[in-house]
Amino acid sequence: MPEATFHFPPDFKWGTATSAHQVEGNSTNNDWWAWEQGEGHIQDGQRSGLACNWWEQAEQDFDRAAELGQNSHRLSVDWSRIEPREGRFDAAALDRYRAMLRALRERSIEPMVTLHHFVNPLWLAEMGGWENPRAVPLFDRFVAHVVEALGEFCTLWCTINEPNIAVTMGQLFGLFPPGPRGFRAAMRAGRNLMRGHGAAYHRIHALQPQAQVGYAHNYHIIDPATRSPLDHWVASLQDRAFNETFLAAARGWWRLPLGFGPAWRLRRTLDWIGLNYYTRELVAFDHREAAQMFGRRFHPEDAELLDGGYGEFYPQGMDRALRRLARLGLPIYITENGIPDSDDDQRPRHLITHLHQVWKVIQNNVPVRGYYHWTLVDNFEWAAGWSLRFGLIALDVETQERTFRRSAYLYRDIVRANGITPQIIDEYAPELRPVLLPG
Ligand code: IFM
Repeated sequence: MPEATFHFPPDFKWGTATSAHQVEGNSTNNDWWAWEQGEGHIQDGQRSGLACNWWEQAEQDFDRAAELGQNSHRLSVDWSRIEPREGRFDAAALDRYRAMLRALRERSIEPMVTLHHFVNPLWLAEMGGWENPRAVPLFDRFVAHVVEALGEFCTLWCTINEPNIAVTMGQLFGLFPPGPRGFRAAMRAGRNLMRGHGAAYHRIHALQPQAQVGYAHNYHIIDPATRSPLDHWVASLQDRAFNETFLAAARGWWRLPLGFGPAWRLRRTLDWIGLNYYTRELVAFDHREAAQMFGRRFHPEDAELLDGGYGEFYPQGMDRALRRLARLGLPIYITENGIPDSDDDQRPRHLITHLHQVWKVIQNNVPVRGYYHWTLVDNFEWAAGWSLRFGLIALDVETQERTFRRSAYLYRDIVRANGITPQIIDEYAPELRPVLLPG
């Protein structure tokens, strides 16, 4: 029987990722909290509420991450707590974040701090949020305060999480705040988010020259449904709009698709690029789908689907997304990857197959530096409320009780081995042996 271990590089970062609004609880002064109160915005009328109670007790989950051997954790700060009113900074909120980062360090867990993860202070939302170009200097000033306060504990910064998702789900589809605002507004907000990234990059480096700064790009694989030229055209249009525009903007390329315009200020504003990879979709040309850029999206008939219609189980997408990002010539962090799977019947296979793809890509000298599984503990999944459970650890939202899923131990064993061993495959997903260790 073939016995090979898929080894990862010695200094590989193994962690989980979370975001402030999804875990902290009772953050009432931001646009997401306000959005949750609106009828029909969140599945089954749910609310983030106490979430995972991290504002009070994040340290208890940090203990769990440490117990699982993780050496890094990606978390975000909530702008609305730190700057509750325009120009008024709350020292107590910054202290709380300092305490969280210190607690991570004490557990030998290196923090990666995301400065913007979907959520805006109400005062910013009221002035038009990221559609308003003032958001850029305001974000810059906020970033300066955060880096001054937290720089002692953090050198790994992620400026913006998934700007492409923020404006697609927000301005374009209206499922996230600010609600439906149309294509032009989406482009405006997207452009300003990328400018915010650029401003933050320069600000962080001015304050902390040794910082490593990137942003997290949600790479959604979009394949043509058939060989028809129209399907190819619509798939390439959507791929450019969703993936390429933002990546090009972040590189400061001169001629950018879909009107981002000259973006020279963004040139050389990435020390690394973050990949959030989840799934892929097929797209077929459909003249009735003007709002979706004339593409009807669906999954292959034989696809294995994820909970709650979240997408297709498609590990090859990890390889494809990484190889696409490798063209940027930058170190890569997988800043998110995971699945909603409340009964944990797909996650062990998901973890092993996706990490195997990562391993393969690393063998081709692609500089992947770390992997952050989404997520440590079930948390508030935006418009889907509590219906999608992404955690290695299950959360009972009523009692706050945690239960380790089997995948938590699987991930722990991978982290401990710094690789995928045959024993791990046999113990957690024996059906993968013939696929991963043929012969
Ligand atoms: O929960 C989200 C996260 O906030 C952003 N990336 C995708 C995750 C799962 O949907």
